[in-house]
Amino acid sequence: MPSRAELLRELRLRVGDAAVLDAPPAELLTDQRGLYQGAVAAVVAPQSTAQVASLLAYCHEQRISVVPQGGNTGYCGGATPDASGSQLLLLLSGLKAIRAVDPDNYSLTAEAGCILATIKQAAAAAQRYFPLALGSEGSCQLGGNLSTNAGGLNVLRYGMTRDLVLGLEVVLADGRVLDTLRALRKDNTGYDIKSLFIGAEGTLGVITAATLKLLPQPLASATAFVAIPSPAQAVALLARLRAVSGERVASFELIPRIAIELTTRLIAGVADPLDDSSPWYLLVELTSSAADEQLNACLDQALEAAMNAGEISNASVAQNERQRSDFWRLRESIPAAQRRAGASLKHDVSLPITALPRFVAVASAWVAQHVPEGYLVAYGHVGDGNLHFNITASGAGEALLRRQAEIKRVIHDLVHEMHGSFSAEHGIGQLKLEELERYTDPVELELMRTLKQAFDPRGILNPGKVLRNAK
Ligand code: FAD
Ligand code: 2HG
Ligand code: ZN
Repeated sequence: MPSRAELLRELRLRVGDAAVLDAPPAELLTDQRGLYQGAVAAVVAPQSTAQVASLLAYCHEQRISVVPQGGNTGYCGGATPDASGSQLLLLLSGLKAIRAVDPDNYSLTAEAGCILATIKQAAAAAQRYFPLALGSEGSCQLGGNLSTNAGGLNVLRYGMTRDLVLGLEVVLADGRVLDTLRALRKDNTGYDIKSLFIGAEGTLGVITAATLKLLPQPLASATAFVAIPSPAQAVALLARLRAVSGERVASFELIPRIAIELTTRLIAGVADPLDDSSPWYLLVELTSSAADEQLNACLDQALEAAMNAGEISNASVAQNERQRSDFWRLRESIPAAQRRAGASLKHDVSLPITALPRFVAVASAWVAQHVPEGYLVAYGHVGDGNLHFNITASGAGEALLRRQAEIKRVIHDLVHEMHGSFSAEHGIGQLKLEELERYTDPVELELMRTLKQAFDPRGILNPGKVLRNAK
């Protein structure tokens, strides 16, 4: 390891004085949930792929660990350096060009530091649609989305981030640049290497740009806020909606009563969409890229049939864009409301949708009986079988947080027994290392370690994230 003065001199030589931050703002050294606090040897904000390559070549030679950071909105501490003060924090925010938009090829190439909302706007300016939709889209970056394989609010229709990628540009641990920025939908030329970097959380390479798939813009939509007695009816309603509208079901979100209470109390401008109370709700959206499609009629038909079958107790169909955005505002405010309500334990789980009602019943009963320190706020992307099975502290929080390991173990063991995942969309970071070791097939884990060794033999790329540091 070079002295700090030597390190700073070398970094400045490679990226220029302005791109080396002497005194990093505190928020870069902690994660958005405030779970981890890191320290750094230096912070760099390169402006180009060539600069990233030059930095990594140097770090590789000097065996300096590098922690990539995008918008720092991740849930698992993946972008937070360790406490040693020896790591380099690599900010990607300077790589923010939209390099190309090809509307006729339905593709767009953007650099890793582009904010997700900016990419969506660039696609819309070309009358195209980039579907990835997250509550954090105003601050998360493309490189972070790719590195976490983010999910979000319309995976049901468009898939995870991985499904939206045609090519990547990646700087490898030793500074070589891998260029697979091919705007091709068909390209069976050997192993799909680019796919390995998606969801790798910066442990296999630093993503500097991506070529993304674009889609036709949705021109018609129908949105409803629906009251249901229990999650079992969510499964039934999804089947009904798919029967009448096929792939047009874009979003299918489960919301518990407590989330209505928290958002209406703690977030300005959120109102309860229905006039009577129900234990559970769904926010359902159909979309179509054919402007004249009668989606409201489709939605009404499914809701009426569900009402007649006793599956739903009430529903409000948005009559205009204002009402639609009010429904979405409520849903997207749940994480912020939960944060304002106090400390919480988060479990980002997924199961086959048919198993979700049983999971919710068993796990909720366990929480009610065994966790008097908190209350359940379970919501999420039920159409994908993904629930944020979160528990918020009733009091100051310490008592609940002290029981974190024990509670997590019970919930994740149950998910595992039911053939589900303990991390549906938020990744592993430094938060879920133990879970990965406990629940992952040993052969799969061994292959992960083999890949890490092959891509990063000196272990400089985001060490201690996803996989524990090799002894
Ligand atoms: P960061 O947090 O900066 O980094 C995440 C990981 O990627 C880290 O390991 C980091 O080292 C690595 N990384 C970042 N950039 C690069 C790069 N260029 N190359 C290599 N590695 C890199 N997530 C969902 O999946 N679905 C949701 O619905 C959702 N909703 C959210 C709502 C809110 C209000 C918030 C705060 C977060 C939400 N998230 C959601 C989580 C988060 O926004 C996503 O995980 C997002 O993809 C992270 O992007 P980022 O740029 O903030 O990445
Ligand atoms: C969401 O779906 C995000 O809103 C955040 O994935 C989930 O805060 C959470 O637990
Ligand atoms: Zn989510």
